[in-house]
Amino acid sequence: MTTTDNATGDECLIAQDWEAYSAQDHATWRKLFERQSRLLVSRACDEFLAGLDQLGVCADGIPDFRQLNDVLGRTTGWRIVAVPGLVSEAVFFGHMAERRFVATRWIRDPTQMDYLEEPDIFHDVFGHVPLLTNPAFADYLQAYGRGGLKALRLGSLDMLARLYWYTVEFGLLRTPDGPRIYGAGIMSSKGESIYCLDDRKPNRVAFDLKRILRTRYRIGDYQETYFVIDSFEQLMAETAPDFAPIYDELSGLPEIEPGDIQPSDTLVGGLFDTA
Ligand code: HBI
Ligand code: FE
Repeated sequence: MTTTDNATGDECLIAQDWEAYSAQDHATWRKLFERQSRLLVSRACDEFLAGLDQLGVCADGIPDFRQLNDVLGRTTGWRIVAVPGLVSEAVFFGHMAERRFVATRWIRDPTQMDYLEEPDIFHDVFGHVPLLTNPAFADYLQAYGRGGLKALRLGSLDMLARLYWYTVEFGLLRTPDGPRIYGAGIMSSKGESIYCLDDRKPNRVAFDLKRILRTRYRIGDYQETYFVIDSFEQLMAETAPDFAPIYDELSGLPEIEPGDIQPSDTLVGGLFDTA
């Protein structure tokens, strides 16, 4: 079993060095936080908003991982570790498998408020960290990390990465009041927080594991298809089985294009459908 005690796992870690952030860095965080938290109050799932509140990830500046880790340690046992930027899959999943969330410490330039090639601290901490306070989601993410290490060994990471993409990054949650956002890639994006719920263009499809593992995705634009779960417990339950036979079964089937609807799809309405 690959452990995260190997050199590469620890070599990548750096101190957040919270004291080194500039006044401009904190001002950029404040601007992003105030804009998103206003927008998300009616769009994010309750579990995200509760996590944001519990962590005290507040508007006044870039959060200190030491304070966040104190709260996380007392709730689900997750811990944030700082890295300089994108790390290898093995390091990424290795930490995740041990309830350590890898977060970048740098924040975007004020001229890049709306789109980033790589995750910055606003995407990682505002987008991903609040849901780590939710026990079911916290369990799912650790299980995903373990699955990632196994997929690496089986050479099936391209399929498993789609599950991360369509849940952890761009997932929607069904609620009695219509779909709500839980994916971090949406949560940290002003445009996509509106588009994913309001626009009639994207497909919204009920969660279907094998369908997701076959569905390609494009980086750098809004999603053509969003997958909608009924609960975080469903996510955990549906991904509990051993994936090895599933990888074998699917490897012989054609991939599905991001915008294509399948005959087996169950479509879910957007916000406009619940008026
Ligand atoms: N590294 N720092 C960092 N952040 C990520 O989100 C990340 C990564 N390395 C690999 C990776 N993501 C992908 O493999 C996952 O999205 C599946
Ligand atoms: Fe992310």
